[in-house]
Amino acid sequence: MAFELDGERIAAENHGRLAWLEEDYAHLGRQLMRRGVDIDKLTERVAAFRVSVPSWGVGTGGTRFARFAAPGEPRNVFEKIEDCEVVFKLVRTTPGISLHIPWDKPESPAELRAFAQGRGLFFDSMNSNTFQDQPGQDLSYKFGSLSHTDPAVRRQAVEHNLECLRLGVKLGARSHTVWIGDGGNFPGQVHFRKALDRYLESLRAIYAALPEGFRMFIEHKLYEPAFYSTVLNDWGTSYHCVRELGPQAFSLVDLGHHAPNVNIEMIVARLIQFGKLAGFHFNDSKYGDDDLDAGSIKPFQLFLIFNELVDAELSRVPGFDPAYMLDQSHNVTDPIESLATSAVELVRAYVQAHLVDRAALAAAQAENDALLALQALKQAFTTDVSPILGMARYRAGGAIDPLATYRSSGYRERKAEERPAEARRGAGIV
Ligand code: LRH
Ligand code: MN
Repeated sequence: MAFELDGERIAAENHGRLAWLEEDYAHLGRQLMRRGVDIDKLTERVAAFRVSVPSWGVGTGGTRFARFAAPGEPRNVFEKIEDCEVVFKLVRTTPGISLHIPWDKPESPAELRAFAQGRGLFFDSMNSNTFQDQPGQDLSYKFGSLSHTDPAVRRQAVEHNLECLRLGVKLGARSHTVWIGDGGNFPGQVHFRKALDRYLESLRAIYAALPEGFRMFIEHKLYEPAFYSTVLNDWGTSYHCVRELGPQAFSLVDLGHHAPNVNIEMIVARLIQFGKLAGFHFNDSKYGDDDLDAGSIKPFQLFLIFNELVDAELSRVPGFDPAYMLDQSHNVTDPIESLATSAVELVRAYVQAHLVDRAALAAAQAENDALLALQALKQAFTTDVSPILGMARYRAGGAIDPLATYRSSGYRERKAEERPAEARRGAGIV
């Protein structure tokens, strides 16, 4: 019988922490009451927050230089789901899992779906993969996929996406995410306009097969693996494409896919205003697409992004329904710990954004009182909302202290015994 992190373990760890949590929660409640904020209403709102975890994030990530495998890593999609379940048990906000195909391709979709459902989990977005060549693949993606100059390669890439769509329907997924690495490493290598035309033509073929109610997300990225030009390099090009495709197509924002210092919160506001925000691949970065833990490098930027999202939520922007997903690579931490703490940091930014005094902010903006406007945001960002986060987890049956609870469970050590390091099928190293 596979070892599981059970409710007793969580309850036992919570028992010693509840009194202090209640004390801190009551104190914060009094502080927020002075600001006209009902802490319990906010904690209820938090209980509805959801962010999906990437199946490829529960294995240890690596770089082109090295990957340092950790004992007890998942060896197949079922063990990945076991680890996703642990994250969900700890933080209670992550019932959704994004899958990557073919890394997670199941023998039996029905068996995989039942395995997840049996654990209170569901599949969120399906991610296709035409940035690697699979064993036995006819045509290579070395020089691109959906934008390749050879129509046969484009057809192969489109067919892979159609296969993903069919699998997504069987697994009960809700959306299909397309990221391609297509581009060039040298000036002149790629004809910019023709490559985009070929890409859009391929997307149309995928879009035409979208099931009813299914959403298609396209993900732009400045560079890597191409190091001079990337076909879908920025949000503007992405917006053009999703508008061309139709009402079921949206632009996905991966925070690490922008040049340093780009104003991502403004891109988010634009895509909200244009009704084309798909959602996010949350992570953080200092230099490139570092895929570090969300909120670990630029927590203020994460807050400013949620400030735009909460502003849209409160002003009931029509069609506003972003999909929140993590997309990280855990090279030096236990992936379960990183995903759990990253999910907590997203909820923190969301709660802080709900503490912005929007009337004061709007008045300051109307008066062009720049400092008062910034103060309205800073007051919210500098509020320690940890008691609300802890209480929301506790009331949802999760861990008041996810990290301490996970470490005291010995889960990873037990998995190291259960999962002897062997060839990992479909692990998907990023
Ligand atoms: C590309 C990306 C994309 C995934 C991959 C795992 O950098 O962000 O979302 O397919 O990482
Ligand atoms: Mn991504």
